[in-house]
Amino acid sequence: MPDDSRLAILTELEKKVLWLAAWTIHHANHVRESTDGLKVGGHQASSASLATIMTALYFQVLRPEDRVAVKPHASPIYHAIQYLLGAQTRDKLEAFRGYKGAQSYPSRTKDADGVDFSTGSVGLGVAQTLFSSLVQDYVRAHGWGLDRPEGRMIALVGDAELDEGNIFEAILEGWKQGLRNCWWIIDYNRQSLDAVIREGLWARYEALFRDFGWDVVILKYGSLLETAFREPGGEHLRRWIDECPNQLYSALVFQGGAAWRRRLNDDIGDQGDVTRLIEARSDAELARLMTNLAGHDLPALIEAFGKVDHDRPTCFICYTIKGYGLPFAGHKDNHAGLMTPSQMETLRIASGVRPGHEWDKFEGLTLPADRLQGFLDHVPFRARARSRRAASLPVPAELAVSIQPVMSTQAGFGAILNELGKETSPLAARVVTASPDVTVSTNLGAWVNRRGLFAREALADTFKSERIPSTFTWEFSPKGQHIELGIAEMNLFTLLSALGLSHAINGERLLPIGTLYDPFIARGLDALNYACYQDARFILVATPSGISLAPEGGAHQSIGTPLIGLAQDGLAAFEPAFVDELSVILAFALAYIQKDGDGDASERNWLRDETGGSIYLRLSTRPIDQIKRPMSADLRQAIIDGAYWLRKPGPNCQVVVAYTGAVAPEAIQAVGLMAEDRRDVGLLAVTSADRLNAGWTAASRARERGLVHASAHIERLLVDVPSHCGIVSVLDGHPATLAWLGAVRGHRVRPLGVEHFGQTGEIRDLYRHYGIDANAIVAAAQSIAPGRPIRHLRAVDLG
Ligand SMILES: Cc1ncc(C[n+]2csc(CCOP(=O)(O)OP(=O)(O)O)c2C)c(N)n1
Ligand SMILES: [Mg+2]
Repeated sequence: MPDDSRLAILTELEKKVLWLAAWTIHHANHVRESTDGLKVGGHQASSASLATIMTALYFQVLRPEDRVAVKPHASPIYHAIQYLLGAQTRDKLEAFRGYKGAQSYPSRTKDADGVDFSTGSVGLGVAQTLFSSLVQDYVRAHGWGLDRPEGRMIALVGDAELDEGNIFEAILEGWKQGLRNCWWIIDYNRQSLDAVIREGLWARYEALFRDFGWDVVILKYGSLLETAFREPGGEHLRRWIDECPNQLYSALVFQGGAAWRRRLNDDIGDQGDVTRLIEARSDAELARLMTNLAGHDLPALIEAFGKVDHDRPTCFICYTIKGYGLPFAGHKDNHAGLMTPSQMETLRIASGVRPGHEWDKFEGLTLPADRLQGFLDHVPFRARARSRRAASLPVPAELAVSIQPVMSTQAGFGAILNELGKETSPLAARVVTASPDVTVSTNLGAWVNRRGLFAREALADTFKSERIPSTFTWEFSPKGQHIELGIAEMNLFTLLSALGLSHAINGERLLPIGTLYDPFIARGLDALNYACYQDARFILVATPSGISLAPEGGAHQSIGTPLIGLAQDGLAAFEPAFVDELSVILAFALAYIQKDGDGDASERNWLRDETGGSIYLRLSTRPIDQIKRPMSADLRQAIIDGAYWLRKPGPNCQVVVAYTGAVAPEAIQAVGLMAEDRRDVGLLAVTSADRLNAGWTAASRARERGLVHASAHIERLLVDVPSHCGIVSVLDGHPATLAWLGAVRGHRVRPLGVEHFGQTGEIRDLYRHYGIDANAIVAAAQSIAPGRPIRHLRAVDLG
């Protein structure tokens, strides 16, 4: 426990934190001029709920190696604390929720004050702390970063956040993986956004957490109430509060002292001792007593946090009041409530802040400024390395693989990882794979056979020890390099996010590769989006994809994922057709995920390749004829930039076929079928619609800014294609993925692809059914580039 003088300082700081957070929001709404008429907003009530807990943590409990995910709406409290610690500027606070100001929700990438995990989509930051603990264990088990102390991964959790299913998926996975060093501190204010929440949730949470091996600490009453409970009649009072419904309690908090007195007297006021207990207090004292929950009691919190002397995962259920210390405390509608100027004025006076001194750090506090500053200068958490750095590992230009004459990109991926698995290079040592129960079916088996599964405790493969023949060795050890997850895809993305931030969090670089079925990206999409938002670095390999998975089932077909690849910020998407392309792309990916240069685009492709990002590879299980060819530097570069001519169009070209991925054989065949009737047909292999598109829009913007010579890769590829020429684009995915190609130089486009799904069948049947076979390509070419009838065109059967 801190001594009395420390406690006195912490109490002053708590008051200051609450004031600064309230003022920050008020300033954004009432002082700063808003020009577009939109309400700036902010969450005063939700912030206030955590003011005491965060004061206790940041100024006393946290150690430099700890990492915290802060509940999104507590952002103003976080920024206020960082401001007091000298890590946040007044300018940014004044611009809260404004352009380049302190962010509405704590953001690793957009805030400048050392946010550990971005939050905002509730539930995701919470789960991320759990996976970060696992990643810390992974890193240390491999012998890295042992010169640094272990940190605790801490989440400040809104009670309604626990409605999010991803939290429960994470708890289950954490239990399986032997979770340690993880604290979840639940802000149990019994309010969500809309209203007051269900009764008795704490008991459900308690049982649930205990079932999964967590310690649970319930922090309900503060020291004032605990003292009162020991007075004569106190037990009565305790029973009354214990039985008080959430709604009534909240309503009384809002109404204040006189209402408390009335209600208590009505309910238990005729019982001697307890009447005296109530009557001995003024209205203000009674209100203070009745709202003295442990989540607003600094000594109680500090003691509870300080008591933890083990590494078991621990859940603290802290009773709090939403809006504590503010006029709308407890009101069920207070979520987005803003204090009125006159309410703010009252708070200003109560906080002893003079007009014009609202931002002064120690204004209105009673202790001398140098003592307070001296305290802040020595807060342990301040000493931390905010974001660590880790060196990049060298990557060759291509990865070794022996290419079979007929092969799928998924098989190619497995073969490349198999080769990598044989290596003793530092690169191979830092690769960590993960899959949600589809390790074998996404072709990671050979890699896992070589590198083993990760667990802190070794676990032998009984099938192996019993000498039962099996293709896959399933041996767990602390040196293993594959993390096997349960099926929940959300967990895969959250784990990839945690693995992909290891360089910043643990100072140890990992090269994460996650595999899953392409359609199930949608299941974890929000977690994927957040992983990208916080600049985690990983490679996502999705197979099977599209309708090319054919008999695997109509329900598993994915149509929209190429558009996700195109649209998702921070994620460069590739869809190669051939394994030699894949080898080049994977090598690029392993380097790309390690880049952290500035944001300038390269003038060659107008992409921000030096900034880096994550990678999505959409692969297929469809075996196709591979092309035997030497890999030149130019071809390698074009594959990375997003497209190359598999057959260059001649000067009299009437039609170009642009294809992506597994439909390459159909595109090649169609070009052959057309050869006699259309001259100089071109065949464009698009390896990344995403990067082609990004380069084109970036180069267009650059030209509009006056860089007249800016030109993108796709613009250069299409420069000699006559303007009357039509483009037929085709992929096993949504046709819009390539439809934009026509806008680059004004060519007409007939985009083919898949818009409906669900039909089972063989690839031949399905490609015909959905109109992406060679015949459909030829028919589209005929319609878009009229000329004499194309002789090989058979009637297109869309049956
Ligand atoms: C995934 C997601 N859905 C919905 C929201 C909108 N939302 C923001 S806060 C909130 C409720 C918050 O309640 P709680 O977690 O208890 O925090 P409190 O406001 O009580 O502090 C909701 C629904 C969101 N941010 N993220
Ligand atoms: Mg709540």
